[in-house]
Amino acid sequence: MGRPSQMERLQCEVTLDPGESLEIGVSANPTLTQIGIYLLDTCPEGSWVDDDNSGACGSNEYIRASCSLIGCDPVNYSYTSPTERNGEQIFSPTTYWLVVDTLGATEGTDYQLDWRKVAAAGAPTDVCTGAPDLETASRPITGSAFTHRLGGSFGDTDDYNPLSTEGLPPSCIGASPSADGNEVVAEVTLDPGETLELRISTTPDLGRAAMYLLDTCPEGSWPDDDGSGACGSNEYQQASCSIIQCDPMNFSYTAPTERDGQPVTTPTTYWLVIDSVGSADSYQIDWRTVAPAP
Ligand SMILES: [Ca+2]
Ligand SMILES: [Ca+2]
Ligand SMILES: [Ca+2]
Ligand SMILES: [Ca+2]
Repeated sequence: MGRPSQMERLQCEVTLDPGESLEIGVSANPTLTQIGIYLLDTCPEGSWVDDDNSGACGSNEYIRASCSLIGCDPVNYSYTSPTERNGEQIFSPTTYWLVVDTLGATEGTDYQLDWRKVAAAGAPTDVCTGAPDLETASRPITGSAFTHRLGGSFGDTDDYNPLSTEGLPPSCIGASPSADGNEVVAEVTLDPGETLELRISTTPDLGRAAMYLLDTCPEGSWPDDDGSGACGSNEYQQASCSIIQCDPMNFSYTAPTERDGQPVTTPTTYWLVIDSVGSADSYQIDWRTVAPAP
């Protein structure tokens, strides 16, 4: 079997988070057309995803439909974006170009492509329900004041916004900025007096991060520890930006040791909302927890 002809070919761009999978099924009509599927990782150069560094595209990288005299079967393809490349950990989404190629397509051949993305196990979720633990979602790092790192895209939906006129939880501030971009959520449990410290940066440089915690799920209220009835700068923060870039933003929250005049004696679960203002593609968070002062 020779190379698939380039007579008829479809190319689509797709971006995957580290560990996220793309699963697709393609069939052709008429079914005597043989389909071949592969991913490119550069464009226009057209190199392919050689994650095993074999120098060739093996069966994990290039799939062709199997055919009999009467027709070809639909072809299924699955690709998981790596979390590590050449010994370096990857925390950013990667863009690929999916090529649906054919051998023997003629004018009038059409195709049907079904696809889905499958998030990496433990990846942050679009809403708080089912959100993974922050530690499960992250990977340990060394050589930094922080102990863990987490990175990926801001999700597919805008479900939370502190700006009350937007009508989404936590609805806790009357004036902008509006965290009107998409966001993802991870759960974090803190002992009384324990502090979560983190630093978030975004891609592209003009993407603006916004950060806050929820203390109920799915209701989406926020921890109003000072009882002000609004989320102040200690409870809701946005990165500061110039016209050329947004700075990485530090965020810190200490779980209270006292609530409504009573000592807090058990850990409290929060949902960390990794939100964005306007459009931002992806984020990276470095974080650690600091035990209560003795
Ligand atoms: Ca290979
Ligand atoms: Ca979301
Ligand atoms: Ca949002
Ligand atoms: Ca407040």
